[in-house]
Amino acid sequence: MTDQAIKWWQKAVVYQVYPRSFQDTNHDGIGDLQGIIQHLDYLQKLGVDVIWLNPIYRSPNDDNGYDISDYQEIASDFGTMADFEELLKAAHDKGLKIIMDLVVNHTSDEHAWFKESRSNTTNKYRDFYFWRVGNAGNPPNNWDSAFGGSAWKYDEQTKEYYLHTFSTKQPDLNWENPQMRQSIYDMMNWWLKKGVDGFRMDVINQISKLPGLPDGPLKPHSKFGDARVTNGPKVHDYLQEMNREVLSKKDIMTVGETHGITPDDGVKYAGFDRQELNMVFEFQHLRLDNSQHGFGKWSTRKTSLVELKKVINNWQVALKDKAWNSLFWNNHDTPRAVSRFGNDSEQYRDVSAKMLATCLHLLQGTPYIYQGEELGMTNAHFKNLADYRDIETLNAYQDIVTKSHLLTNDDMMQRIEANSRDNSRTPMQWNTLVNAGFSDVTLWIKVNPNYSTIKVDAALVDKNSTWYYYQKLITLRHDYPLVTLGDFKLLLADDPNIFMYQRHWQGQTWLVICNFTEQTLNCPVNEYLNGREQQIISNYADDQHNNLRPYESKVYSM
Ligand code: ISL
Ligand code: CA
Repeated sequence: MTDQAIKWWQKAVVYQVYPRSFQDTNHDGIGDLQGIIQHLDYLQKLGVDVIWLNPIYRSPNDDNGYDISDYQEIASDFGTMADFEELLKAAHDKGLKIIMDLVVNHTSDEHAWFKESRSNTTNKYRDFYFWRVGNAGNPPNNWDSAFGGSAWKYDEQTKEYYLHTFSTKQPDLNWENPQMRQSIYDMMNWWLKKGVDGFRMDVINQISKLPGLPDGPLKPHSKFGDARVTNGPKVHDYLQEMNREVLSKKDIMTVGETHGITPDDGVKYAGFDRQELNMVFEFQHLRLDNSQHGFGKWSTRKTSLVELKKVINNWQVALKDKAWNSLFWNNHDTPRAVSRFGNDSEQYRDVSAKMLATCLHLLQGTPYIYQGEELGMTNAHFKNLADYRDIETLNAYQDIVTKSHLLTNDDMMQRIEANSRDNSRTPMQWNTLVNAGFSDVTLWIKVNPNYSTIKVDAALVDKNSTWYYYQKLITLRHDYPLVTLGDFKLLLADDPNIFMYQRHWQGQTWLVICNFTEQTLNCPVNEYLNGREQQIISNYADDQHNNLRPYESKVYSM
């Protein structure tokens, strides 16, 4: 690819805002759109190009906004459509783009379409969803929902079951129905007309279900596990149709959330010549610490660095010149990166957060920063179930401890502490005012008590902070085409402690070296340097050359 041919989103860095936890301005304990407007300067100073907003639409909030009851209204918790328009304009005025979360695998059961659909079997919206006959207590197939229990709910009104691969309040839309698809495209075009710059598409590779919805190993979510109906037979037809009807009409960016895909699938969803999506979030690298049997994500295993490198290498290599990667260590569904892949102790938190950022931001693809990551925010470490809000966490506790006694309370609480989605959902830590300056009233979820040390105002007055380190990485991406375009080559693939790779572009080579451990290691740098190298960035003040100190990362250019 030439420098000229690259698209704006290939050079961009995306910042993910979880609006519920970003900034409360009207004293109800919930973040809101005005709160985001207040901090646009902050994001501009960090240097990011795009903001991805988690869902802000009208919703009964069974799954924090991923259960949408009106796609074209703003949730009153967050403000009004006028607030949204103000946000979009203010962002654009600062050169920031905004992409919306698009949740079209399912709606809320309180969406007008579902209310109609549920009212009687001949309603014209009936077929917008999956209704199947079955006797109460005997669902149409054996699929489990992602949040526990059967994926089918019996509805008294018409004495049939509807499919919900997530919560009972998130009925799956039937993409086989052309009117349903057209309604979605109309809604998307309406948002584009408003001026939004693209979409992050929720579980988009689940929209095509296997015909006949068969039983068995093809459950969308095996109990406490991960297997699911993904990449169904028509998913690419639907995405190509969506591309023709909507996406191709404007210069926007799209990223699909796609669990359970391989690099080969990635080339299909995000191929340059496929007219589907610009890029996808793959999750192989975030599943290496899940247990294969038993409790899936509720595991306390650690990710093996060798496996992690292998997965990342596979993606870098397979997509080269064919498709585009997205790069992320965490999001609103995962633990915090520094707690999971680095070290959140007082001693190593800062240095390991910087190391992880180095490792990720110099790969090929579009990097995503999840709010607070730029401060090295950590897991919540909540010990009491009462402090958790997430439906997945609460249902899993019910299923695994209360109902089936498969694990003790203490065991499960440790697993929740390590893996709950609430780890990333605690409020943004701005300053040392009450509740980290997020809000001055009782919050929807507790703030992490470590805000007395981990907070924006302290980061901004310390030129050595993780925050400025992120700023510098973003600048490097903007300044050096090598970061966007360079070839990737993994080195030391079998080394269990060091993640080392080269990027190469037009006669220039960068060497990226990251120590993923708290040991001081000997690093065979000389083999890869030519004696005329310059250091581009490092998380230690001086360079000990062959020595790699705990969580040290450094980058040389040649
Ligand atoms: O969070 C998960 C793993 O713990 C997943 O099973 C998650 O449900 C999956 O990543 C899909 O995520 C997306 O769709 C969900 C929503 O709850 C998530 O927040 C969203 O990112 C349903 O809309
Ligand atoms: Ca508020």
